[in-house]
Amino acid sequence: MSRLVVVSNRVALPRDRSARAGGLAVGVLSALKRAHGLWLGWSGETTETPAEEPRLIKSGGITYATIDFTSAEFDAYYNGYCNSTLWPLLHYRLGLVEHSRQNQDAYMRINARFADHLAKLIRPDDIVWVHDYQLMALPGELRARGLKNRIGFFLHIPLPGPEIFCALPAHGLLMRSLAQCDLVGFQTAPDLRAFRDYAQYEAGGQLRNGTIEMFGRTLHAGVFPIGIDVDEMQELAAEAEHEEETRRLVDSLNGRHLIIGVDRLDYSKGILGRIDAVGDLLSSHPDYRNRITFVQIAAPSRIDVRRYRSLRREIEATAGRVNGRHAEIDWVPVRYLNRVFPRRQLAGFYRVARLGLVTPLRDGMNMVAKEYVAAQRGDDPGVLVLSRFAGAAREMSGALIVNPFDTVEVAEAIDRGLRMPVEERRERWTELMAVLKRNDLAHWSGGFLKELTDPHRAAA
Ligand code: ADQ
Repeated sequence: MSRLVVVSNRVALPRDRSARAGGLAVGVLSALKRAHGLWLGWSGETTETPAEEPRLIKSGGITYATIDFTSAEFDAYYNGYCNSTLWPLLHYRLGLVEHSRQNQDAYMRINARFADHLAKLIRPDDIVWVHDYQLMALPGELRARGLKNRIGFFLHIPLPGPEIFCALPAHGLLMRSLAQCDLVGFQTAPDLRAFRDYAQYEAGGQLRNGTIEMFGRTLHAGVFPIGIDVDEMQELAAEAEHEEETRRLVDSLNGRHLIIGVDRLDYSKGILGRIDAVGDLLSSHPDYRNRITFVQIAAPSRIDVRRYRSLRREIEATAGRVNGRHAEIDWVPVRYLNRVFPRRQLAGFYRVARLGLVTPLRDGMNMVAKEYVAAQRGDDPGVLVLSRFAGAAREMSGALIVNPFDTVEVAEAIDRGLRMPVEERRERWTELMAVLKRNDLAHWSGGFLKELTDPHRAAA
């Protein structure tokens, strides 16, 4: 069996695999274990004198290879190009894009450095799986170093159509690089369509027999919606339900309905509109006063990026405004917690929440929507209110699907969810669980790797 080599911006090292490690880490780890693989990525450390060679750690059959950045590199590549240019652009937020040639150059340099390191570690029959928007230039850099290996790339976040993507000065460079892959994977059909549109209408390429021809290459592209480890989440939630933190939360509710939102603190997640929707609900349905509690948990994220700092202040102000308007002497409608919780505690919180509110303005997939559903009790499940702009909405039609830009519509969906009879909740939950189990995490990584290693699908 060929060795699997995973490359991602961050590596989840065994020693600091926090209680938070989920999604990607869990998904690729099981595949890496099976294939005695190698995982290359940034260590999470900055130093003024990065080592010449990656640091190698072997554990549980996997080799971890980590590299460091200087703080200036981290700032230009990660805070700058990745998170102030690519992230807003790929989430359809042209107005938030900040661009500089300096940051673009830093991105290309860091991608080239990843390629230098990988070229030294790679064996001829290794399969390479590159992850996400931080490393879009890597496949091209690897081919430029003569690598003939199978290369797959998976984009965890959305890809907008060429009308938006071409606002990026380096759009051609990045797409030329992706064209060097054998397989490019996306979360949803619209992302794949955007890629095909780019090939056809921007690169002058062609779609033929399920392949994409562009920039002189023929490659495959497909949709591989990422899932969760459903059994793990169900077990965690069932156990955590009876543990202290969950009991404290339930006791504090005093019989009120719990509505929960859990996100990284990010403008793509629609947290501001969500808090406003709760305010709208209390204005339009005053009978909910003192009968609901909305807990919004937002993990600090990208705190060195200006836009993220200002969003944090805006969320505080919005929660304060809604509470100031609707709170009573013995009740506040919105509890806002700006911190990370262990996965186990989150699972318990999901379990006791009568409604999960997942309203991103744009999201590649959104794991929280899936975690919330998996954490429910089958006999008395809660209701998921889900944005149509989350990739998850494509699979999770059993949720109440909303337009997050319309806070009145979101408020009405909350009302409907809270009033929903248990029979309908069970029916929707059963339908949702069938999808989650079918498209779980193992199905995602297995499906991608199966297609990447398919002997009939070598790119040319
Ligand atoms: P993210 O944008 O990080 O991921 P998401 O899919 O929601 O978004 O995953 C967040 C993860 O972090 C979840 O597992 C959640 O439980 C956890 N989390 C969030 N807040 C937390 C908190 N306060 N404490 C502890 N844990 C917390 C990107 C894309 C998504 C895509 C994933 C995977 O933006 O669209 O679903 O990658 O491909």
